[in-house]
Order: sequence, then structure tokens, then C-alpha cells
Amino acid sequence: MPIQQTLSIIKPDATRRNITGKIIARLEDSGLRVVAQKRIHLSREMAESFYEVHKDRPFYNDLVSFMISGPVVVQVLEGEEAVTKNRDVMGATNPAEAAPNTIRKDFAESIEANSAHGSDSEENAKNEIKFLFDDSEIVG
Ligand code: IDP
Ligand code: MG
Repeated sequence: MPIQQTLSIIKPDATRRNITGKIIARLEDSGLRVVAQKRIHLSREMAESFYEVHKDRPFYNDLVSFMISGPVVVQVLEGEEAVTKNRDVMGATNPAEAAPNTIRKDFAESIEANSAHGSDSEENAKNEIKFLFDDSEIVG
């Protein structure tokens, strides 16, 4: 199975509730390794650009406001099938539909404040990692 990297974000609802460690433990327990990590406060411009694919969706403005409402932890995860594995550990976007023992089932507050982001394809992972990290910040 191929080793991949994927972009993970622990969202403001989780930093606010001081549960970043619990979320990272779920990711590490799945076999993923954190190879880059920093706690930052996204600017509005960065959040708008990051979620540009959703700019015509009705939830876009609220989503951007939520993502800049507090600090986030951005991280690069590495491992076998990392893109899919991260999304499996996160669970469905809507916590009401997320499988048992997933991050979103156990920690999300709502479909918007759903505690974690994960890239949805290898190509998007590469672009999202480049958007948030310099090569020198990624240490395998
Ligand atoms: P994903 O994070 O599971 O990939 P996307 O459809 O890419 O889900 O949506 C990006 C983010 O936008 C979600 O994680 C969530 O925070 C927010 N979002 C998605 N759908 C809705 C909605 O119907 N209402 C409010 N926020 C939403
Ligand atoms: Mg998505």
C-alpha cells in the first residue's frame, strides 16, 4: 500500500474545548504519524482561499467565520493510504451520520463545528499541504 501524506486541521471548536490531544491520539492510534504540526490563527483571507471550492455553498460565509473564530492546529499526517485513513478516523461530515468511535461522532458539536478537517484526495492533500507548510517544516 502506498505511503501518502494528507492535511489535517483540528478546528476551533476543538481547540476551544482543549481536546486537541484527544483528537491527535485517535489519529496516531490509527497508525498515522504527525510529520508537521503548528497551532495558528487563520486570517480571513487564508480561510476564504482554503475553502474556495465551497464559495457558492450557502454555508460558506459561516464556515469561514467559524474557522477564524479561534486557533486551529494544522498538521501533516503520513502513513499507508493516509488520505482515506484520516477520513475514516474522522467520520462523516455530519456527526449525526458519523460512524461510532470516529472523531466527529465523539467530539463534533455540529455539522459546521465538526472538530476536524481532512483532505479528500491525494491531489488536494498536496495542494493543501503546500498552502500551509514550507517543505522545511515537514520532518518525517
Ligand atoms: P468535509 O469536511 O467532510 O470534507 P465538506 O463538504 O468539504 O466536508 O465541507 C467542508 C466543511 O464545511 C465541513 O467540514 C463543515 O465544517 C462545513 N459544512 C459542510 N456542510 C455544511 C452544512 O450543510 N452546514 C454547515 N456547515 C457545513
Ligand atoms: Mg471537504
